Amino acid sequence: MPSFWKHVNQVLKEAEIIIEVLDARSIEETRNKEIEKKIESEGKKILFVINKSDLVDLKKAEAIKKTLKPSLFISSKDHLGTTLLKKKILEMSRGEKVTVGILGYPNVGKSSLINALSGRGSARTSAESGYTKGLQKIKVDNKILVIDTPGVFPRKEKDSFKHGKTGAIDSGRIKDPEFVALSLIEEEKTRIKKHYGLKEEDSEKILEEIAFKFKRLIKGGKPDTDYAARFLLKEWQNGKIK
Ligand SMILES: Nc1nc2c(ncn2[C@@H]2O[C@H](COP(=O)(O)OP(=O)(O)OP(=O)(O)O)[C@@H](O)[C@H]2O)c(=O)[nH]1
Ligand SMILES: [Mg+2]
Repeated sequence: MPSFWKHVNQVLKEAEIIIEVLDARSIEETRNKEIEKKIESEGKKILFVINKSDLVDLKKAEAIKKTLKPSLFISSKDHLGTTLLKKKILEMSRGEKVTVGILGYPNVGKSSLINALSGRGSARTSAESGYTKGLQKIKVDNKILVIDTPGVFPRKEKDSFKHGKTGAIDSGRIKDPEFVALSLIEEEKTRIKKHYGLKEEDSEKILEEIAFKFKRLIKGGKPDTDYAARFLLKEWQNGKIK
């Protein structure tokens, strides 16, 4: 059995409530339906926590949020929604002591969420995906104990665009950065153009314009689109482009 299922099974055994952490910029894409099914079949309570909500227009995300019940928006970075989240956890446990498992895609902010809840830097975080390696238990307060877990995505999933966009695979380790960056530009053209003040409309031209803008040229004065692609993906993954 792959070790991630071992982790998931252990958390499911120990926790009464499972929080699935999602990225507000890719709510549907960061859901792991395989794990959701398992949570349901084990009879555990699930709570969807949509993190990084500082990076999106909440009015737009609200429509998707409505399909997830129960769910909350939070920003671990700005400590927004954390009081409400604690309240919700205690409401679900009917005020009893409770263990909460934190599951989700790599890099969605599981460890950051725990730190925002506990008000301490107890869980180690990083912009690099796959940072948390094993299970870690952290006491939030006298009633709430949380278990941090390593991020997982469905093993059969081979979607390089999705992994690049969500940061599940680090920008430095993406095998086909230009393909992933071009797909991202297609999907988020307005935002990206606005962020860098770009004029081009065609996605490939946009990538070239980024390379020119940052003066990254290769032989013959051609734009270094490989650099531009990795740079764009890194900035996207790090939440620099709002
Ligand atoms: N803008 C923004 N960035 C966030 C937020 N929460 C986390 N991050 C950033 O997202 C990156 C990943 O955070 P982690 O908490 O390490 O994510 P994780 O889900 O524990 O990642 P793994 O352990 O690798 O699976 C870090 O660079 C965080 O600073 C948030 O609410 N807003
Ligand atoms: Mg982590």
